[in-house]
Amino acid sequence: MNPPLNQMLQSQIQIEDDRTGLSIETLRRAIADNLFYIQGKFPAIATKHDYYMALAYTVRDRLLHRWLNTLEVYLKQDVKLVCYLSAEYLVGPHLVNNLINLGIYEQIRQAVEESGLNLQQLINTEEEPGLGNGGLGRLASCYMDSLASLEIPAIGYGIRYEFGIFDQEIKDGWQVEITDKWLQDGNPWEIARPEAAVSVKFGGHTESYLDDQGNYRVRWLPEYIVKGIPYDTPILGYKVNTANSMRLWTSEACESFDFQRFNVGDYYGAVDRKVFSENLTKVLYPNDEPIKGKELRLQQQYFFVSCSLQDMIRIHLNEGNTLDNFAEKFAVQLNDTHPSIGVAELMRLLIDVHYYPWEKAWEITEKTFGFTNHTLLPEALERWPLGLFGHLLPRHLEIIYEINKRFLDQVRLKYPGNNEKLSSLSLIDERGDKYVRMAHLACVGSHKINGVAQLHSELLKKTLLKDFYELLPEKFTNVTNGVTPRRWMVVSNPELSQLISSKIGENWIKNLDELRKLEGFIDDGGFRQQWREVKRKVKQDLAQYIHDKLGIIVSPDSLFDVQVKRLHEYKRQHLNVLHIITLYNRIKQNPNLDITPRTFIFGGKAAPGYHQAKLIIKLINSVGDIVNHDPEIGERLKVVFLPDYNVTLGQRVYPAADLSEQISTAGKEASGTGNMKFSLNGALTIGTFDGANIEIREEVGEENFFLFGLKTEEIDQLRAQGYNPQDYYNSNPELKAAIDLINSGFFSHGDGGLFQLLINSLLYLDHYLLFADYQSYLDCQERVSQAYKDQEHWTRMSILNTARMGKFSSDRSIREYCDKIWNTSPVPIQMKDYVQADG
Ligand code: GL7
Repeated sequence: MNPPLNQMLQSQIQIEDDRTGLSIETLRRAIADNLFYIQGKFPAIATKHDYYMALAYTVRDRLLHRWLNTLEVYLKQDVKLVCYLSAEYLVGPHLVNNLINLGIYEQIRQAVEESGLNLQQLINTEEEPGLGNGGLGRLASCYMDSLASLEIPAIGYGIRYEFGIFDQEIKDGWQVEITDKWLQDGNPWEIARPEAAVSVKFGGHTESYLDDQGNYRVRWLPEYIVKGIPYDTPILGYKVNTANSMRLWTSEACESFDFQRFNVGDYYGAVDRKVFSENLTKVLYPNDEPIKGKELRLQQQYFFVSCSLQDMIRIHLNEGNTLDNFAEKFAVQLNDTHPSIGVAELMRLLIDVHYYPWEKAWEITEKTFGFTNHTLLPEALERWPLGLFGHLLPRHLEIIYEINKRFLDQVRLKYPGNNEKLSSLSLIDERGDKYVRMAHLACVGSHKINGVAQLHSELLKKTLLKDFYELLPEKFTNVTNGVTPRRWMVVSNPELSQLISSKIGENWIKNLDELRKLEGFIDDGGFRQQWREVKRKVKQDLAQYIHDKLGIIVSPDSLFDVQVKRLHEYKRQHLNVLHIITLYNRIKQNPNLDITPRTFIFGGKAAPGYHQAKLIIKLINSVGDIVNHDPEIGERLKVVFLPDYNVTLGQRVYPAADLSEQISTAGKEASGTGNMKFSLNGALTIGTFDGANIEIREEVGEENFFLFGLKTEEIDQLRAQGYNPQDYYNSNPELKAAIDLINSGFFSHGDGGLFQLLINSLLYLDHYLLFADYQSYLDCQERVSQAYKDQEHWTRMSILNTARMGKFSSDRSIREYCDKIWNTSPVPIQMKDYVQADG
């Protein structure tokens, strides 16, 4: 037996100042030490990046102490672990977040300054890990922060993509994709654990045999095997000792050379095999791309899920358990269908490897998994062509057939003779070409299924998963998304955080409901003044950034009207553009028009293969080019497209917004989480009755929210009547003028064809009902403009938005997951020789 960690550390290593100490002098020395001994540099030749690394290692040392203590407690107490399975984590920069959560920002700032450096510059040097597409991946990272902050034992399992989401450049108004080489300069936050590597099989065939006791068994003889190496990153909670792990898997060839091939002289064949294996975790797939035929994507999914489940089983057995109580010790959450192959994989491991009978294995599996759905868009539902699936995972296909057979027996009992139901519920889609339906596998194999906002969870039950709901209503629940106030307020908006803390203390950071106390200051004119000054200051910073990056001058006194999110037709950035063009037309017709000056700020990436989305980016930039340079418009309208929108840029943008654009077609945005970040930072929302907008409005009060547009039932009715966008175009002169102006080539150097695909899709289909919502949106924007003129009243509304955002802390979401789905509770970490974070 190894001695306990603390004892070992105390007797063998001196946990001395330079690794754990928090005094400014110690920190300064530690940075110099790391620069010398880790980077191998001395000040005269050190780059900014060297200093960043030295600082990052200094911070990591202080994390490690907590991290290893946490792991030891988990091990000793054999705690129940939440295992979050997610193909994406949009982590964002670690350094500043860790400084905040450790509570040492100020000490480090001084230590860095005493070393003759600037902390903000070093923070800006960090390349953010962009291992996700958007909301879904960012949610996973917010949840990791909350799990640690609430002291819930957890591991976040995922994929260590060598190339994350592409970097976006804008050339001549068009998006250009650049490879994201985030690991190029090294990653100080992760530790490789090659000793915990596992093997993953692919392809080949299965065969049955009888074991010594005469039991029927199946073995899988794969075509090839890939090795998974885990890389661990500590995720520290806010001012607690808990540091959980994010464990990301990288694929490697089993041997660096395939010796058999090598021996017969096929050197290049052997190298091919190695390259093939390592390709598996090379690149993150952008979403909104047709998935069909992307075999590598299924390989990625199976790879990380198999690695993770094998890892859990190893941990569990190492603690002296049998797998009988696996579900009591592991709550495994499927973040969308991407990891849903886990249902079949756990069955395989239990049956083929650990020899459990089917019924027992199924009981364990169903109790272990929970499934979160994140979208109602039918095109985003994962289905794998049967042939491809069976070729890659022959044993899993057999298991899925068996799960399906037993499941459909249940369906037959409930609906005798109803073939319709059988076909709609089946795990296999047999209506044309055959597919494996991953959402159905996830539903059948999980004990709970949840949507991510109230409306979304209701619509799931009425539409996408209607038949499942009728059959298994007790499985369904809702957990409305949330965001972490640490990153989205304390890290990104220090000025506002300090103002708030000066009034109500710091407890709101851990208990966001306490923001309600701000309501007590609403009548304090001095406080409202300070509130405005903070907003002005962060707007000024963003204006500076815009000027530095794009050379566009924008006024911090204008209304900052912001839409940042992935580009998608359902998110309707082009509806926003129609508003801009309409204002432009109004000023051109009436040059003295007195309007509220606005700066329209956009940001977001389009999937590389999504042509319409890329065309919307081009349209925004083209309209900006004309509007920004028209002397008659002057300061009244500015349009800015911020390239390469990511977490880092989000941290700049949310605090500076006055108005948050949440204008998706009702029923299409499952929840949204940007909407929460804006409101938390005191922006007002103009939004549709969609996703979490509805709950935000409920919380902040309808008088503090700008609602417009058709509701889901109205949309259903309109479609049922036969929606004709032409009717709106022909009867609304301002809408017609805006569309005609685009079509005339006015924004495209006379090239009337440039935006034709986009415009035609509106004129003849308008699948997302921009035309139907146009007038309502314009009227609502007019109310916004009027409201903004009364700055005192606007400030009150802004304060109330922040004050009433308590519900949207990811801490609340995680507590709900713990109660409704995971059945887990906190395990505080005591550290005998813990040096208080507060110094
Ligand atoms: C999403 C939803 O579109 C978004 O509304 C939601 O907030 C997010 C997190 O639940 O999940 N689903 C999805 O596939 N992506 C999302 O952002 C990429």
